[in-house]
Amino acid sequence: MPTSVGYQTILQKIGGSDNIFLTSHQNCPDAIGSICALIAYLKSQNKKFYPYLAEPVPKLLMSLPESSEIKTVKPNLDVFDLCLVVDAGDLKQTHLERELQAIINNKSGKNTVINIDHHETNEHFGHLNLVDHNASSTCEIIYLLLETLDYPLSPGIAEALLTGIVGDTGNFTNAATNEQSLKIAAELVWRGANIFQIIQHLYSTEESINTLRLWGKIFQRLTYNHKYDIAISYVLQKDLKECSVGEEVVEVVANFLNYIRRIKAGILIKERADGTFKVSLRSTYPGIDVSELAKILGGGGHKKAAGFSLKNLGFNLPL
Ligand SMILES: [Mn+2]
Repeated sequence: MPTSVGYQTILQKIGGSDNIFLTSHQNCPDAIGSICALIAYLKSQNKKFYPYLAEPVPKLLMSLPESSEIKTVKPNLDVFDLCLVVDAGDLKQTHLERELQAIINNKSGKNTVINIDHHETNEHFGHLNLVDHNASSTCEIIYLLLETLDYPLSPGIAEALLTGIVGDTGNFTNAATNEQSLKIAAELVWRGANIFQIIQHLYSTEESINTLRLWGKIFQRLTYNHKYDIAISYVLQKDLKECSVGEEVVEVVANFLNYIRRIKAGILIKERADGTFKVSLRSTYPGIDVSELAKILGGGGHKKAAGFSLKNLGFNLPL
């Protein structure tokens, strides 16, 4: 296992860079919370920066401070002297695999790739890697990074960081909830983050009746496979249309599969707009590491929460 560098190395590199590119994997609370907190930090240091995500920030995260700074237009990465990739287990997830790999292969030293993440399956792709599997979230790592600087966290940064922790701990219900994540969460609340509002934003959207109707469809379809001790359900694009909801409301549903006791794993298959499928895996069962399966199938994640993509399912869903 490659080793991670210390906080000081990362902070020195950021301090010595003038034009910084920021990116992450997808539109989840941890990814966007991490980017928003870093934007606020870089602004306070008078750095030039360009935050990029392949998809626009979803509505339920738009209230995060600095989220309006995030761009969806790919820049030329050669103009930056530092690329910070956060909460992404591998380069493929950034939708910039080719561009970032070219920078990693270029030995000129003009542009450095830093990888900050907490996924079990992280590939340590950066020139510098800060990967902490024990952290609940990338937001927790960024908190620890800023803490070493004695940096005064604004209420806005506290809100962004707590959003990531709430998201990745599933509202402090999954195995990532531990003494450290709770202590940091308490500190962030003390710094001005409103935990009630964060949970409201993440879980109770304006269209919450439609969201619950969609969840109802997904739970109605749950089937239990006795042979493998797994529960499976699925959601299709036509379900989203019928319930007038966006894809982001599906993200949290997989976490509810953890409420089924004594199963080895819960599986949720989601049809994407382009006709491909995202498969989310969850488990609370001792000794089960769902990231192992996700990795074999080209995906990644954590021991207890992982996922992978499929072009075709190879079987028909019972429509
Ligand atoms: Mn994360």
